[in-house]
Amino acid sequence: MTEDEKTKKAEEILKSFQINWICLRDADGGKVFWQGKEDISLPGVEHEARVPKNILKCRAVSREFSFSSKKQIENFRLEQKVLFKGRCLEEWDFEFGFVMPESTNTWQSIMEAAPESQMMPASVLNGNVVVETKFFDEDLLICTSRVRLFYV
Ligand code: RRQ
Repeated sequence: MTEDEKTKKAEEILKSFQINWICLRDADGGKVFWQGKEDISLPGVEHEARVPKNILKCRAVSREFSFSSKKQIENFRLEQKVLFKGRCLEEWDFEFGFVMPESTNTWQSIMEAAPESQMMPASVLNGNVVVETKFFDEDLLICTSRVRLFYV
């Protein structure tokens, strides 16, 4: 594929893609920490989310989200960075794989704190954390979205 064709393919996937809802839970207890229906995959704006600060005490967070795509995606994957004042605290890679055209899918992932990691206090993190998410089909970047987190 030429560079122009790749750009066109990325744009077409982006146009046909949406997040329907996201739900975060305590992976151990099952308690819901946060749920939202805003499509935080949309690039170009900084999204915001208010999450309860006790999420920081949680060993493992289970994230489930529903997404729809009109286009086929060969190998759907995410690269996520947790940035504190622009400095990367943690990087996650998640792979979903093949997405059927005209499909709605749910994707569950577990986010675990590194065993040695010591979270900063919620008061320090509050409003200073941005989660940057890059959406890929294989190596083709579809879009980059940003969400600023408030720990309440
Ligand atoms: C590694 N260090 C940290 C990591 C620190 C620190 O060192 O002080 C602070 C926070 C975090 C990130 N958290 C991860 C938890 C911390 C406790 N142990 C388990 C892991 S978090 O709770 O702030 C967190 C949870 C979930 C950050 C991002 C997410 S998310 O990726 O699931 N997400 C949520 C949606 C709305 C609120 C955040 C962002 C997101 C973005 C795009 C898409 Cl498609 C899906 C989700």
